[in-house]
Amino acid sequence: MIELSRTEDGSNKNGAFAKDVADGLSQKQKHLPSRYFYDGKGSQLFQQIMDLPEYYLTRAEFEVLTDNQEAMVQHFAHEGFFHMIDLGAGDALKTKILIRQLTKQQSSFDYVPVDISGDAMKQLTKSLQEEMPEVGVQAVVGEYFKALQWLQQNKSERKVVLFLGSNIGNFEMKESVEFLCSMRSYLGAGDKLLMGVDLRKDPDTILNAYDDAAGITAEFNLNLLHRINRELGGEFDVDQFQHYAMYNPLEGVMRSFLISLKEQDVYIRDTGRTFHFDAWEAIHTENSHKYFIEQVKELGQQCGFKIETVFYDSRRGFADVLFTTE
Ligand code: AVJ
Repeated sequence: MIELSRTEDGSNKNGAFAKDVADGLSQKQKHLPSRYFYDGKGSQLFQQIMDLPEYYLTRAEFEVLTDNQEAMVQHFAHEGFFHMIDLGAGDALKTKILIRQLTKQQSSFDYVPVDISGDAMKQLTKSLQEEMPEVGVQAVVGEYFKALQWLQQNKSERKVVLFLGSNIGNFEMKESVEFLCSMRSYLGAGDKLLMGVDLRKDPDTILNAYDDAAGITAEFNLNLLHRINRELGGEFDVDQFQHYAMYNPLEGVMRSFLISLKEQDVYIRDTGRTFHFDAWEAIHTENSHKYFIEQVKELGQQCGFKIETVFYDSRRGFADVLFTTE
């Protein structure tokens, strides 16, 4: 397994975390990057989120992949060996639908899951070896830019990139263009990108998905403060913060926050600093974009991708968009 952390060295990796936390909490409008949700505990909580009745995204995409696996695989596997790169693979429950179908058709490919959770990549490698030992697996542990590096280093071979789960939605609009454009620069003619996007729908449906009745999403959000306590010697009294989620239907953005319930100072050892919170001050922790298909089309177009097919779920609330290079 290739371990690609930001600096390939555990201590400096935490250095990056400390720096991002210090930067985010010293802004006038405080924020913390959502990629830090996914430590061991956070990945486990995200697994629970995917099973929540309110969190429709995973089930919807599971349906899209199940119902269209043959068509998808036909698009991928028409001319010999390719790498299938899976950005933010996690447990790859959805990707396994495609992998099984590819093996059934005896396609020649290897599988490159990329995820920031080393635990998740270990488990996935093991479970694939057990279930489908014939599939070559090269797991990469690291952030998305490490996936881009991998693409760059393997530029000449044919590639199919999976970017499922509406993970693109976590980026600011500008960042998503930058990301797709750099991805495009490492792909060749005829390479594919299958991108999962959550679509615009009833705002209440969206809001509930990020503010579930059982409070798992709240726990997921608050785990970020626990993680800072665990890994950076933070002194957050986590009970003095609350999860708050809101959806803006004009922009199509779901935003999550942690709200300070009182005026408080919090020392974080590894940043060497104390951060002040006013009563009811917010830390912005996540964006999740919801799209019109037209926006997705334009997003691709800006970077030289054109839509080959759009696969929808039966409710038309989620889509997996198959792009090819222009
Ligand atoms: C994994 C980024 C797709 O934004 O829907 C779930 C993460 N956050 N509940 C999303 C998440 C709160 C999720 N993604």
